Formats: sequence, structure tokens, C-alpha cells
Amino acid sequence: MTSDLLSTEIQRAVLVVRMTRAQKRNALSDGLMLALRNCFENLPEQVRAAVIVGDGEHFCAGLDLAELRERDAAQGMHHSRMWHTALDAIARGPVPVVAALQGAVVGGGLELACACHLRVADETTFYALPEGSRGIFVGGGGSVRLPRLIGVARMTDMMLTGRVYGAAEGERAGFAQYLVAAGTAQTKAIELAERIAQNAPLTNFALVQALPRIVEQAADHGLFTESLMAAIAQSSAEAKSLLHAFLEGRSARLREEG
Ligand code: 1HE
Repeated sequence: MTSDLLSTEIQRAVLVVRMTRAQKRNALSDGLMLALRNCFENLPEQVRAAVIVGDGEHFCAGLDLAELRERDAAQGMHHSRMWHTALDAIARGPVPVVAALQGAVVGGGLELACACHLRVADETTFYALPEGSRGIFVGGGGSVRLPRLIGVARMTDMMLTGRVYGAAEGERAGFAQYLVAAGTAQTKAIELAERIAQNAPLTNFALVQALPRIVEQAADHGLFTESLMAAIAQSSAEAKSLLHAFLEGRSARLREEG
């Protein structure tokens, strides 16, 4: 599928979702948000992991400011809820999603990155929340998802002072899990997604659907949910065949990666 907003391509079991608005730095117009929602709500059955990438030098410049017209409170509420639905389709969808970051990952672009399950950033990446200086507030789930990655104090600082985090500092702060050479984030993200796609589907499901809920539960409930999920996952045919492969010496041994 290709449009002037989004293109998608299946590479083996990985869906590569590409924002194609480089001339507007992949700013998130309503059309682009709805295209993302539609894409993740209708994943083809053979897709077992996805990658979100942005064309050009910047992953995403956030909300399309050209569309930020005067809204009353009700319209503002509906707009924010539309973003929540679209980004929830990514965060709580059926498969893990990896974001490949370069250049600006700002405002709503950072909220989009936070809705993914892993973030790979190249050395050109920078993170900011310009909402603070534009007289607005995050509205795409940033206040829920970002503090879980970097902590409340860092997010508060970014919005109050306009602080911009570079790639290396950003990785240390928890924005991204991988920091790679300039121009290589997309390759690395696809490589990770291909590896993720080989996991047992129920394990991936547990990580996308169960883990985020468990961390929000009281410990006793979390432990109970964990037991349920573990029991279901271990009973799957894929789990049994992966265990046999290990016991028969047919699977790779763990080692630290460079
Ligand atoms: C845009 C947008 C946009 C670029 N909406 N059109 N986001 C921001 O406050 C970030 C605003 N953007 C920037 O700071 C810069 O554009 C960048 C650092 C991302 C890139 O700089 P640069 O020099 O490569 O590009 P540029 O010349 O600034 O922009 C190129 C074009 O993209 C230009 O349009 P043109 O028609 O003049 O070519 C820009 O107007 C356009 N463009 N960013 C609309 N964001 C649910 S709440 C979420 C709230 C937020 O996300 S607030 C944060 C908004």
C-alpha cells in the first residue's frame, strides 16, 4: 500500500510502515494519524512484527501545526481521543512494533515513538516536547507513556524549559533501547523485528498485551496474571518445539552482543 502519507511493505513476516511526508518532516496530520490507525487495526495475518520508519532526515515533527486551528474544549478532547485510539492500535495491537528514529522525534512524534515497543535511534536523533513553548500540552498519550520510559522529572523539565536531548544522552535517559550509527536505524530496526517475528506468537502477545498491564497491577494481582500468562504460553505448540530444540542442542546459546 502506498499513499502520500504512508506506505507499507511486507518483508517476510515483518510489516514496514513508512511515513512518507518528508517535505513536512512527517508531521502528524489527522490524515496520517488515521492512516496509521487503519494500518495497525488491519494487519495482514502473516505479519508477526512491525517497524515504523519515517522518510527523510527526521522521524517526525509532531502534530501538524497547520491543522491546529482554534478548537473548543469538546473538539480538543475529541482530537486527543482520536490520537489515543490510533496510538493504542499500535501499543496494544497484536504484534510488537519497533520504531526507527532519526533527526527530530518531537512532540507528537515522541508520543508515536513511545507507543512502539522498542526504539532504535541513530546518532542524528534528538528528542523534545515543544508543546511547553507552544502553549499547549501533550495529547497523544505522552503524559502516560513517556514518564514510564524516562521518569516524571525529565518530562517535566523538557516541557518547562524546552530541553532537547541528543541521541547519546537520550539513550542513557531511556528514550531508546539501541543507539546506532547515522543512517542505520531502519536497517537495525528491521533486523530486530525479523528476530522478534521468530519468537513464539504467544510470547510476543504476552509482552505486548500482558506485561504493560501487569506493571500497572498491584503486586499480588500482577503475580497472578503472570502465572496465568505463563501457563498459557508454555502450553503452546511453539513453546514445546522451542524447548525441545534447546534440550536437543539445536538452538543458539546465549551470548552478549557487541
Ligand atoms: C511542519 C511541522 C509541523 C515542520 N507541523 N508543518 N512540533 C513542533 O513544534 C516541531 C516543529 N518543527 C520543527 O521544529 C522543525 O521543522 C524540525 C526541527 C522538525 C525540522 O527542521 P527543518 O529545518 O529540517 O525543516 P523546516 O524548514 O522547519 O520545515 C520544513 C517544512 O515542514 C516546512 O513547510 P514548508 O511548506 O515551509 O516547506 C514546515 O512548516 C513544515 N513542518 N514541522 C506542520 N509540526 C497531540 S498533541 C501533540 C502536540 C505536538 O506535537 S506539539 C509539537 C509540534
